Amino acid sequence: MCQTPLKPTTAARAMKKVLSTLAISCLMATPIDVATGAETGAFPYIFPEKKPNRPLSEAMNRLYSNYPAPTPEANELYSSFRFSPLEGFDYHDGDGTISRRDPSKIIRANGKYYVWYTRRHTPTPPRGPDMASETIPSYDWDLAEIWYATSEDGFVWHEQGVAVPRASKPVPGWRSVSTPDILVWKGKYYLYYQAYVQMPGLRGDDCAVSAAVADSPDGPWRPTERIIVPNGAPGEWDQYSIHDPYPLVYRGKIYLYYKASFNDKSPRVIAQGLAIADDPLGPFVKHPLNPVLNSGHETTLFPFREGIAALVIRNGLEHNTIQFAPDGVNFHIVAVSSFMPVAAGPYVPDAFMNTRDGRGITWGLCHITGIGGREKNHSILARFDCDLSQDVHNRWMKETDMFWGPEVYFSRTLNPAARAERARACREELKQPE
Ligand code: AAL
Repeated sequence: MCQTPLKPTTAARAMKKVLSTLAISCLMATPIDVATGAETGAFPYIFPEKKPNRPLSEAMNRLYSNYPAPTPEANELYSSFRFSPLEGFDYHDGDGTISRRDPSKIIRANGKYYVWYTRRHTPTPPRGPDMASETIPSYDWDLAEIWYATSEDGFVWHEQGVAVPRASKPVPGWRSVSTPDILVWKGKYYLYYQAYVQMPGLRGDDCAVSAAVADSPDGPWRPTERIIVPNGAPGEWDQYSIHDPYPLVYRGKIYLYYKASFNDKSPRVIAQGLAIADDPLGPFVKHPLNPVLNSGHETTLFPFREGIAALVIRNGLEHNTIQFAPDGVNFHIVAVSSFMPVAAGPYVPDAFMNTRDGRGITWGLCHITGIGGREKNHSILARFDCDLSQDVHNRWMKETDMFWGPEVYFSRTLNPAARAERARACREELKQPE
């Protein structure tokens, strides 16, 4: 008689796993110093989830002391990122006359997702400050308007048209309006944006922030026609630029994060500050500890647990990090990531809920710039996905072992002069005795 082997039940399999783990731990039981109670001997093979009571190297100590959890898989504020092209945007065959960039955070309203962004449609691509004119843009965000689009799945977008056009001279924003972000407050919608009264690049990328108000995300938008977040006084870090305004509702107030570029070019320093207001149209009071982030070009923040989390993406010693401030002000690094979305505008469901238990983010839009080389220079919007959420657990988003193809590496090759110089240095070195 032939017997079918019994299939182990799930419970039996789980029990087997527990027993084998126990066996391994017993076999590898860590010796304890009876006097101090501290573990001695080699670091255990089974990775301790909690900080072990034993002497630790600085690196291992950091793992347990500086991060919310000691492994990427368990760290809710670690994520890798995936990118997808969007459907629905026309770029005029990529000739550089149409550009879309710097998406706002995404909100949900009227059964759809909404995003606002910088849209430039000019007779030529940007030609730099020396060649720019009334119609020729200096930079990609010069002579631009704020447009918006809606989507039902975050991949296919329907462009709806202009939200805030350029103002008429001399109203702030007459030269360009760019880099918008959205606030919903007491039933009204507020768009904040960079309002240029001179061409970007004339001295530097100088501007302050203006705002427009609407009763619906579809507008009509009523521009305030004035500066809402002003530049700092002469000599202050943000005297020339208030970029990337990014409002959240936190602790009952409007916390508007922004970025400024300072120290001229010796070297240029980029950092982020915070301005707080009780009313969306101000006054915004700049935080006395500004800058509150020492790195990071565009602003990407969201409520997380009791505090605020930030993606610190490019520029500065702490680029490619994810940071957390339990009070919205004092940020520390909670994860190091790579290949992060540039100018990320995440979907932040609880951005305006004044929550003390922020749930996090899983997707958003970002931009890819410098497409088309000098001749056709423009930017496109793209989608990113991640797992920086308390509610989602995607193991494949927690990977840290990533590989890129040669096209990625060699897209950052040396320019011919640098290559020649490096080659010469090698040849020279070989002439020296070994
Ligand atoms: C960005 C943003 C701001 C800058 C420029 C356009 O991506 O930081 O908007 O002014 O570059």
